[in-house]
Amino acid sequence: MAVSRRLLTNARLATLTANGAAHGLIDDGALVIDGDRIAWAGTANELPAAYASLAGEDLDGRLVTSGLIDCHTHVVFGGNRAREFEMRLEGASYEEVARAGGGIVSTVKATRAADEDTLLASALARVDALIAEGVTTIEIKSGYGLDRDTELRMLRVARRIGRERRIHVKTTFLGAHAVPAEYKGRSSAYLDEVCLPALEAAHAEGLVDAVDGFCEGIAFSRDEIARVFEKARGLGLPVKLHAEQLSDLGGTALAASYGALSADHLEYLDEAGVKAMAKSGSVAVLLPGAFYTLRETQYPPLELLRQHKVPVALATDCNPGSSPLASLLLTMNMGCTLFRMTPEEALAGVTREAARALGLGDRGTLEAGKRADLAIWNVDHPAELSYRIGFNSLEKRIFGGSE
Ligand code: DI6
Ligand code: FE
Repeated sequence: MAVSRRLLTNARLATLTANGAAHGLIDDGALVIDGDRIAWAGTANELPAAYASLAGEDLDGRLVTSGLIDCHTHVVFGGNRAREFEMRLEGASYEEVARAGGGIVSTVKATRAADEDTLLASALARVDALIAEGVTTIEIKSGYGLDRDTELRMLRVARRIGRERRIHVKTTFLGAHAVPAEYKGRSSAYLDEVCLPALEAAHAEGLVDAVDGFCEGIAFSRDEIARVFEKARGLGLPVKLHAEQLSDLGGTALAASYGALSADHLEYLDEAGVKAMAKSGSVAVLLPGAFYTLRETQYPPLELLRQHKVPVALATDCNPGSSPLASLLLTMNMGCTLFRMTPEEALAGVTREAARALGLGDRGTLEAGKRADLAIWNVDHPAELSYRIGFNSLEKRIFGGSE
């Protein structure tokens, strides 16, 4: 049962607020939780008298961060693509596999064949791996149904995950992820007859928090994505986009023109696209798991994103094809080692900026008023979270003020 007021003492706080220190670090910190919120966070010797009588929980110098946020996942899907992994090792490219009827379309087949409980069970195994690393908020996309019933089923499973586990789930409708086999060469008809009506139905059932698409040669054109975004706008839903992952189609600029919460992947993004994001305030969500899996050699334009002050988030992109990755800690390491992000950027990328990519203003930093979703780590310094590979130093996870 939740204790309504708690005092954490002898804590090192990576607040990620603009307090002048790297990571917003407070070495000799204390943090007060009231209900599901942070009531106060700061230096121990400045603890307000009103909280001084609370029995403190001594963290023995451990690091406290916001609970981690995985802001781009496809954790709900049927089957797996280990065979395709083998094919790629034998020399086939991701696009060749997709054009040969593998890729996303093969997961669609397996997802359509799976009932709700089966999808739930397999997704929970992945979500549990994330929870074990201190993840407290996760975004989950549809997009492996590509028919009305299966798209809705995926989103219902996503909502169920938020009831079965102590984790916040934000759902994203990704009906424009791929053209299903039965509409091959007729992507426009797919949008008219399936995708847009499914979005409307899912929204009517309260299943949609945002709308996404895949703007790419093997998926949908800019004009087609614009039609999906128009529909989202009509329904009052925010948008985001898989953009500039394999080529530069100008999807990011389109997304920015719709005030997108985020544009994701971005390896082929140019400076005009970066500027468009800066203007719209969209978050750049980098997905090093996909970069790694596809052995991409084109790097996302991190330096340009920094120069134009575009917020950068990091996410797993957990999916069966291009990123079978269920570790946000490894994602942070990859963000640093592959993309040359700093550990501070990586931590902000899975907390503060990930919250922003989901339009969530109530979490992601340690400050009064924010949700008391916390991760307590057996490390001395926040850089250790990004530095280790395949090692989970989580001591404790606090969700809405309680374990
Ligand atoms: N880009 C990706 O990396 C994933 N979806 C997308 O639009 C890949 C999905 C898959 O291969 O199953
Ligand atoms: Fe994705």
